[in-house]
Amino acid sequence: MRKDYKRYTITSALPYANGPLHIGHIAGAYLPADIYVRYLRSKQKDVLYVCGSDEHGAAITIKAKKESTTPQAIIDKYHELNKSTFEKFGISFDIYHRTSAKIHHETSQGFFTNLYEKGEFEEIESEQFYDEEYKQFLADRYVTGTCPKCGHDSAYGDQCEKCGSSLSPTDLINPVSTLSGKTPVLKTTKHWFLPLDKYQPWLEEWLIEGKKGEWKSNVYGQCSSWLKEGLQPRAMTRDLDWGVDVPLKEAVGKKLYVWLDAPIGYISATKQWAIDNGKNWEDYWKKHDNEEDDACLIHFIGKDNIVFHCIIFPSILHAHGGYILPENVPANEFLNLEGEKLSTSRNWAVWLDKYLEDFPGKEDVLRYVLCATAPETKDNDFTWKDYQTRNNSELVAILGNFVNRAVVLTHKFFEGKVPQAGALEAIDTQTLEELKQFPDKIAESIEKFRFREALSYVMDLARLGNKYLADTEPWKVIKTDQERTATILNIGLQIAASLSIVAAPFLPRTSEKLGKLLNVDVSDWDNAGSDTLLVAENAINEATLLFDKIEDEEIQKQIDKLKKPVTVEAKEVTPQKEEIAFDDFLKMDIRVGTILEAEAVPKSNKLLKFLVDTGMDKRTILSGIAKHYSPEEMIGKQVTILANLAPRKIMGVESQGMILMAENKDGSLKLLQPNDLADNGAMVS
Ligand code: B3M
Ligand code: ZN
Repeated sequence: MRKDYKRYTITSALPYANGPLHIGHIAGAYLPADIYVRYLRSKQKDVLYVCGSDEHGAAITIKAKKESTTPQAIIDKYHELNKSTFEKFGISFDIYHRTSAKIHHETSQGFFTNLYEKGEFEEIESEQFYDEEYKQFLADRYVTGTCPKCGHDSAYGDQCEKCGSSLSPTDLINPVSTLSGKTPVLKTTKHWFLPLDKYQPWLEEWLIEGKKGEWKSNVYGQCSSWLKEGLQPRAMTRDLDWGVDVPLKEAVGKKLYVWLDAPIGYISATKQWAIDNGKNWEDYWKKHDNEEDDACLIHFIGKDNIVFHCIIFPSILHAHGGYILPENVPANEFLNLEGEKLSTSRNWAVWLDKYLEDFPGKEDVLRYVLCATAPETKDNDFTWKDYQTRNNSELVAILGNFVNRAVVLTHKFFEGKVPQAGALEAIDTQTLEELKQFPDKIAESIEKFRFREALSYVMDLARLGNKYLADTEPWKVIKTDQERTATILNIGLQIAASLSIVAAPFLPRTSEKLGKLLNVDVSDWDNAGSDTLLVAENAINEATLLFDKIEDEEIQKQIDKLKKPVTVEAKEVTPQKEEIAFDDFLKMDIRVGTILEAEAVPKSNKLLKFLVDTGMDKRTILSGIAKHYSPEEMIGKQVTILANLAPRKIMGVESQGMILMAENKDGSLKLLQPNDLADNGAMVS
């Protein structure tokens, strides 16, 4: 990788909009990218950082089915949630786009058409798994089974998450349909394949020869083992009803493979950003006449995405032509939690939106811990105890303590003004010399994607400050020598000021606070390390605590949360009601409906008003669930309703039925939904 580029295009993997984000996501693909990007910006580089929701593929449709709702409702819900979670964590995308956007459908279809017209694709009729009960072909994640490489018993049809192998559904041993749970049959279908085997020689040269010693060994190793096995053509289309349409007349009803369209999402996000900001998207993606003008493209991802970003997407860009290729793909390994693999289905995770609720204002603490323990070269473990220790004995005791001391003493002895430095002693020059080295040392580690190391140097700078104050003891010296105290505190404050700049990529909110406290501009990296960053006589503000101690109880609460089973047992059950005849039951017309519209009822904090498709008609039903569900999340959901309940007027609106709910002892309500998508109007009996 060249040392200097005019422009940088930085991407983080587009998370599927099918669930909330957890610490594994942030640690893998977002925090490292954000640190890198913030650093580049502070080096005054032209950098574009793009990301967005991946809204296609089986990940979305399977989730919609699980929640008895539509893919659209799923992506709308999680796109918004994840976008705001990233924002709250200070992940500083220039745009957080979505692959359901029109500009993305057009851009990815454009790629397909370009390759199609060049005759790149192989059209292959092949046998693919088909679920006879659901009358659907089973692409990728619709099939699970045993991994032929490592024996993992719940590998997906496209990939084994245990060993990272890239698979085809037919590779699986004992394949099972995730729709019906049955063994699928084989049925013929036609698809368009990307001839990866044809690109193999080019990949050997560009990647195996070109990136040796440059790319992280975990990434390079995975790539070379795929190439060693020999690449196979890979289908770029799917028989699915959700995704980007294949732009071919003869492919009606087929969609682009999600891993064709998703990385192109980086490009369509750039296009949207360029439109919004009056820029030229091509500057960030296209090759220029002069190679020096090309942007530096870097993909930040987790290790399960390596093959797609290092082999498939570059092959697509190469086959299309005119595009730059990734300079580097610094993929991280996985983060575990308390010694076990993170698992969404087992709820073994620290969810970021929940973390923010439990620890408001502590996003930098989690950023710190996740960076300090990042799985850069091997899988690593997050534990709540470690989180607590790093907060209490590093952030509070080292960084916070140093800054606080320097600021408080300045107020105490010099009325909150930066004191003038006088003659320097040996310890001063030596400390200032060390201070000067830090920015470059930290920068070098960041540029090598060694973020843990970089962060440890940032803390070393705080340690240097602490040690300097401990050795020079200004609180004692003041009794005899005001001038010397001035020099000491001047130097202490200069260290704190540099710290506010070099900590910014890692701890943006803290750095902002510190910058305001000292009245320094934290946005220019090259100012760090100077012994005159703070001008004598300039005022600084009153000390505010940058970090506070986290007590055992708070940590225990989090650990208990993890141990809690997902299903809650009812503590006290309402006794059974009086017996009824079967005919009494038959009088009730209970059926399935879908919520088409939902809104709050004015002046009521309990009621929501729904328009429900009951199969028979579309009717208004009111329900007292506003405290438990938002109108937005209700839209698209299937519910069960008591349809023949006599209409009742509530707050001036007539409700024509009742939505059925389960009521917990604590008064919380849970919707009763069909487990699988049912027909509207289907009777419950
Ligand atoms: N949506 C897969 C994942 O979350 C994915 C990444 C797309 S990046 C172009 O693992
Ligand atoms: Zn495996």
